[in-house]
Amino acid sequence: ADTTAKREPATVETDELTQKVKRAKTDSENGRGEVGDEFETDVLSGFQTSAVLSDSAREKTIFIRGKLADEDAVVILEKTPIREDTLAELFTGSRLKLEMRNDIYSTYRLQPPPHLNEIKTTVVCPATEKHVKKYQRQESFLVEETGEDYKTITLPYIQKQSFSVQWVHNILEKKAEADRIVFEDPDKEVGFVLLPDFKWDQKQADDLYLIAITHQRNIKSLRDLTSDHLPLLQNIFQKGKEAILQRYNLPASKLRVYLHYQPSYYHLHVHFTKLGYEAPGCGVERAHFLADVIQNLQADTQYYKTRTLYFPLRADDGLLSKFKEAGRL
Ligand code: GTA
Repeated sequence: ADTTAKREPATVETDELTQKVKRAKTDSENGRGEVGDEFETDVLSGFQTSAVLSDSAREKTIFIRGKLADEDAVVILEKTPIREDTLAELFTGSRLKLEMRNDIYSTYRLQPPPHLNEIKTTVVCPATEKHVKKYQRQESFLVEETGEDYKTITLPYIQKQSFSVQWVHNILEKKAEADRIVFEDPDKEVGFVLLPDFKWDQKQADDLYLIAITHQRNIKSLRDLTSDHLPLLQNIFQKGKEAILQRYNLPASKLRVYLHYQPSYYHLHVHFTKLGYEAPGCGVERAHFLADVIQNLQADTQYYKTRTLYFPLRADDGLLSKFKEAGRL
């Protein structure tokens, strides 16, 4: 019997969406992650919201958990900054509705043309439970990690539990985001790829955010660094700053260049953000200036192997439980 003929239209639609999500996933695993300007109108039309993980009226962001076809997904929506170069079009091409007028004061609702009213959208699909926890608003606790704690608690945990770095390998192998690369030094030892972080839409330099990813694959984080890595770190610092000056006309005095500890992804990478932009994770409890890292390693090759490092962990982070179990919290 022809069962397809008896299907409800809704099922057919869901099946098509499932295929689309699966196709996108296979494409990215095979490295066909390139994008163009075409509109993908139906990718999110089947998204079923199950919970708002967090939101911020000030940052104009919302992190949503839900289902995309039959897969768990996280969708992040973020209103983008208003760009100075669009102001003339914004004033001439928008509809304006008066809300109130009082003496010299008046407020309006301005409805801009669609292309000036975009929402930056990030989709993680399929999302793991760890992604859901990462984006969920929750209390944080500061952890004190000695060199010994790293070996006995953190390292065994991250070896089993950390996020996949497939996306990093795709970048290094030019299987994804190849057209976004700003600079590359292909050297196996000191080389790296510099490209826009996916949190930056590249429309304005005010929230500039790039990452430099090392070609070396065996450096997990700050903790693995010794003075042997100084040529690599100095190379990233120097050539990263030069590339940003050349491409975006931003001098080093306008940049905040740092590493995260703990990072989310255990493949060494360096964050380059615009000074003055409050990038997520740029606070003192998580960011380590690359310039300081270099000086610390110059003074003591074992610095990051032996020092106590401090970092925040979210309430339901598995690593926090491990620190509690070990009586270290
Ligand atoms: N180009 O595929 C990618 C990609 N991925 C998967 C991650 N990154 C990517 N960049 C490209 N392509 O800056 C970027 C991340 C991050 C860096 C990894 O790689 O954007 P990290 O290992 O130190 O991890 O850095 P970190 O900082 O924890 O990750 P992340 O994602 O920045 O999360 C920190 C906090 O930022 C989150 O808890 C959340 O509050 C906030 N955040 C995350 N994503 C967004 C977003 N899209 N919009 C707004 N806020 C966000």
